[in-house]
Amino acid sequence: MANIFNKWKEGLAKSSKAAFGQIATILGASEITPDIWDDLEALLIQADLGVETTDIVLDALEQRVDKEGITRASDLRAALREELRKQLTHPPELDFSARPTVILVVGVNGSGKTTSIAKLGKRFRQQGKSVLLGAADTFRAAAVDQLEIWAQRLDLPVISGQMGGDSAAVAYDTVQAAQSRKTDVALIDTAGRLHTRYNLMEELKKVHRVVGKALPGAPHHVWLVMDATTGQNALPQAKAFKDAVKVTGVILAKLDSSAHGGMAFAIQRELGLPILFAGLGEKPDDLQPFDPDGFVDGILAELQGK
Ligand SMILES: Nc1nc2c(ncn2[C@@H]2O[C@H](COP(=O)(O)OP(=O)(O)OP(=O)(O)O)[C@@H](O)[C@H]2O)c(=O)[nH]1
Ligand SMILES: [Mg+2]
Repeated sequence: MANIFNKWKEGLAKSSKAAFGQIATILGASEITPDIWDDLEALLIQADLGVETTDIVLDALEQRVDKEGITRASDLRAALREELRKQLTHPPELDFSARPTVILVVGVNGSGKTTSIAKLGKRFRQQGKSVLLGAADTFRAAAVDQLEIWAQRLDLPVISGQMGGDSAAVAYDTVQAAQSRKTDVALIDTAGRLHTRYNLMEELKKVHRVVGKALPGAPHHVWLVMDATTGQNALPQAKAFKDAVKVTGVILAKLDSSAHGGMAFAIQRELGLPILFAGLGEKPDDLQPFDPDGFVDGILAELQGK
């Protein structure tokens, strides 16, 4: 466990040093002054918590200051940790009862889909599941190669299509192959697309439909990969994907590159989607199931150090 908590701490070092680090400085003051509330508000918003979550957390803190008679700024730290933690939920247990369980992975360009699929493939296989990858990103040159290289490195089978070919057909073939090979989990990669591009979003809907034709009930999960460095702009993007293909959960990639880890709060509150996994680095083992305690301790690491 210690090792996993360290991963969160290391992965969130940028966030904890940026906005959350400044919070540590503010809460190092001796007295709670009205300025503290303004500063806290600005910093939480800057950390990408979103206005709603920021208001909820600050209201709860102010109430606690009244009720519990907290007068020292330093005593606010523990209360802040608790209130932030309350805003996050553990990811639900993933349902793998269907065989194959088909997982469609979607998102905007460069968010981390292909890398996350490789990491998930490794994780699921380590759990004793058989895995098949589907390289249904036929749009970008080298996309199929990228997944094939990962597959080779991790020794995972992959179904690929032709560059420029029909992405839905590759998705269909992947599901069929997973059925005939009695594979436990099929992970289907899709091309990155901007949520505002009508044709590309229609194509994604088609991939979703075709997967359902190959196997009724599939895809069983649709995971949206979000880039944690994108900030609040990622929210309208995510809403568009959610509307188009019934997203069931989020993979928050590149948390390690982001100074705005607060995105996790906004995603849960404003999208109502669970965060299933978080990307804490580029190596295969750097994708971790989302852990609210590890996350909150990670972003507040500077606070605890003081
Ligand atoms: N530091 C860090 N880098 C990541 C993480 N996840 C992905 N990346 C990097 O982000 C870049 C883009 O990742 P891809 O997996 O190719 O993203 P994609 O969504 O498949 O991209 P497109 O297929 O072009 O839409 C690569 O350089 C990855 O190594 C992460 O959790 N942390
Ligand atoms: Mg990709």
